[in-house]
Amino acid sequence: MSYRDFSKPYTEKELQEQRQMFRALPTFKEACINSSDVPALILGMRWQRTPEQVFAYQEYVNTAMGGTLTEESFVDIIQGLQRTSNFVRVLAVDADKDKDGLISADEFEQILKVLVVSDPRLTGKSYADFVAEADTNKDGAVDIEECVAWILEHAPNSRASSVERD
Ligand SMILES: [Ca+2]
Ligand SMILES: [Ca+2]
Repeated sequence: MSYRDFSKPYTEKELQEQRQMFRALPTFKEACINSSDVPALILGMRWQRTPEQVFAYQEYVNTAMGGTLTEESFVDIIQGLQRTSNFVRVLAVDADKDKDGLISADEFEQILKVLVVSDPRLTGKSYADFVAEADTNKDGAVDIEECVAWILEHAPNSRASSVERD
């Protein structure tokens, strides 16, 4: 099974398939699922997440949504993921000024300037920390894909900026 590329918009057909997948989950009842189905849901979305992240979403549904997720919220979430991913990708590609596909220290500074506006906790983040956290294939450099994944994980509020770009 391959993971979905969330930079691509959902087609009507794919949205229908996602709704059917949602409705086929074990706890589905009256257009809602229980938080216990969140791991199966993330699998059905083909969303690349660590077990810790899956657990965090489950906790989020439990604490912020009263333990259930509605089908309409689910559709909002997957479409929101696509918009956020597009914004973040544009940000990373724009920042790569020398177009070598890698994010250098000065290119990272440009990205950070944008991110701290919505995520002030990132203020003062060093390039060394960024490389340590983002370089998932451990080749010592951060490419565009690694950068996109890092932003989505470490700057959750970048979602707000993506709405302004719609
Ligand atoms: Ca570069
Ligand atoms: Ca790398």
